[in-house]
Amino acid sequence: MGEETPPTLKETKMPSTDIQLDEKIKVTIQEPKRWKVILLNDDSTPMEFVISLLVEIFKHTPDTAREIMLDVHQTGSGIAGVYSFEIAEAKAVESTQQARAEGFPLQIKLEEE
Ligand code: TYC
Repeated sequence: MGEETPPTLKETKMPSTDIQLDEKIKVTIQEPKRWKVILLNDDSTPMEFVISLLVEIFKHTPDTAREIMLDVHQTGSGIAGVYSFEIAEAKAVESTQQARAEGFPLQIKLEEE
């Protein structure tokens, strides 16, 4: 006679502790919206100041910053960067504060992508 194996859960008729869910759970994830920080042209904010904002706050290289600044100067507006709302707002506020501290009229707007 061989050794007896312990009864399985089914054989003991004990209730299973496993929970069976019938429902299909649908998970939908919304990608967070992205916001464009748009620089507007004006006649008196100095070109070098705009370039310095683009480098220091928007982390562009000096070459890219100059291209963006010239695009704004020539077309009237241009995108400094695209971010979540909170980051876009913080960068717009900081840029505007620096401009006002220097007495420049630079205008910035946020636009949903
Ligand atoms: N038009 C400005 C000048 O000639 C330069 C400038 C560029 C101003 C971009 C604002 O967002 C701006 N000094």
